[in-house]
Amino acid sequence: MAQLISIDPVTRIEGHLRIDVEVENGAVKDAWSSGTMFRGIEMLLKEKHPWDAQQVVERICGVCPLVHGTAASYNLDDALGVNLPDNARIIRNLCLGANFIQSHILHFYHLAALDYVDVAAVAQYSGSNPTLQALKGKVAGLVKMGDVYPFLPRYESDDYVSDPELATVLVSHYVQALEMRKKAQEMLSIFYGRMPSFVGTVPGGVTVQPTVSNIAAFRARLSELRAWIDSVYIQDILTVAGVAAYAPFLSAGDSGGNYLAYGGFDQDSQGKEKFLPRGVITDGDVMNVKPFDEAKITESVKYSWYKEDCEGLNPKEGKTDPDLEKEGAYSFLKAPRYDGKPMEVGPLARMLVMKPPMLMDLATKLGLLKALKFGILPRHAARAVECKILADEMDKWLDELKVGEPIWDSKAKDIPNEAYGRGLVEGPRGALGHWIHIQNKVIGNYQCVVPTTWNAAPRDKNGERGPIETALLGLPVPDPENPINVVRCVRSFDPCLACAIHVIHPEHNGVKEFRVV
Ligand code: NFE
Ligand code: MG
Repeated sequence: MAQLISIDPVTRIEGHLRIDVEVENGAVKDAWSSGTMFRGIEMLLKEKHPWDAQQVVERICGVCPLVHGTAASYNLDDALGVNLPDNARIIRNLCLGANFIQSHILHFYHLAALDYVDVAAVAQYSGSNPTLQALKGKVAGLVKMGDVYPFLPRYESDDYVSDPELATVLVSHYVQALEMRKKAQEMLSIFYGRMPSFVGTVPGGVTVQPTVSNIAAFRARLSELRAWIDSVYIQDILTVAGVAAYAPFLSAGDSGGNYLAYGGFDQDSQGKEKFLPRGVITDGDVMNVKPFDEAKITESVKYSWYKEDCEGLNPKEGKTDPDLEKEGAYSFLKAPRYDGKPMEVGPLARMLVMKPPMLMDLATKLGLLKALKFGILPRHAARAVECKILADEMDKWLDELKVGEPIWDSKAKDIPNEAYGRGLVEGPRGALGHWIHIQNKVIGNYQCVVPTTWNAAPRDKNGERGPIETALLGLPVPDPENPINVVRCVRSFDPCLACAIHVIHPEHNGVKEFRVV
């Protein structure tokens, strides 16, 4: 008999995601993904000065404020007819790249690794490495004091990596990764100021000049990160992917074969050439990357808590109008579709569009190009490969900065009476789009379609599931009390249910906090 399992909230992700799965005969038969907190940022942007968008959207999320700030900059540049100076383009690329590196390391080590490694096994370490011995002492001390968060509680499973030597090495990398993330955050603060809520990118360009010393400070940290990514991150991914018990996860967790990348890291002022290319893959046909057409994006709200007149709109004319009583709805996420299809976005989508040799060699070795199914582990591997090739490329971009050359186009000061703009970029979690309609010199409409809206979307008007919902189908759940494979799959997407918890009630005009369970 089918059994319903609800995981609410899914932990070790950003924001509030509820996953319901129906399990029958030890496998997922159906799945529902629900964003359970309302984000009203698009609504509160209305009537504001267009430049304010830049600062307000950075507050959408504490994990990816940089990505929203970057998308808003490009959005406003487009609406204001800015000719972006090369220095500004390169500094934006460098800071966005620093954020990718920080975010990818965060995801693998601090959010996902605990799904695979048994931290308790560290207590059995019997080797002589003094650093690992010290780590063993530290972990044993924490366990003795009962201070075991975030390692416990966890779902029980007999396939965690529990060899004491290997587990201890991996946990030591978990600790090193904290230091590496700090270096990546420092890199972007060199040009952008503190994270989050930084002030370094604005419509028209950036605010800090490149100098010999800030270029050197950035490069020094980047070099350390590149060495660590090569010698630790990539190796750990290969180690985890090579665990025999995890072999089914090479293809299990496939989201249905549709992938979308807007492309990112512009290589010219028009954004025609991008380091991460733009493109669309459908029905698993990964060797056939099709051109992207913005007009094919629509958002369905059949199963989302938004009024019916928000249905099927392109974000250029999109609406955010909540309907909390809507019959049949189960998410605050809309369901973005491209040419009517759900699309996975993120590192796997980008790497399948780009096809860097390192990823394709790995995919060939693992037999993925025959099966044409890319599940949980390829998602982690694509993220690590992307982190490496991006970090290596960033070193070259530093050489292209020109000390003393412009960083801002003053055209950004002139706000037209009416204009449309769009900023299509890539964040660590995938394709991010911001759209603006300036009316009477203020914001008439501002729409964001974020990566997790694509990946964690609910069903659409045709009843078709979103990418995470499809990826969950068929996953083995031998013990309904411990649905570890469900969270492994969800976390492989690195979801972020960005954050807004207050709604102004139109009648009482008070601030209400609510929670849908
Ligand atoms: Ni809040 Fe984000 C990224 C964006 S994901 S983390 O990357 O945009 O929806
Ligand atoms: Mg939106």
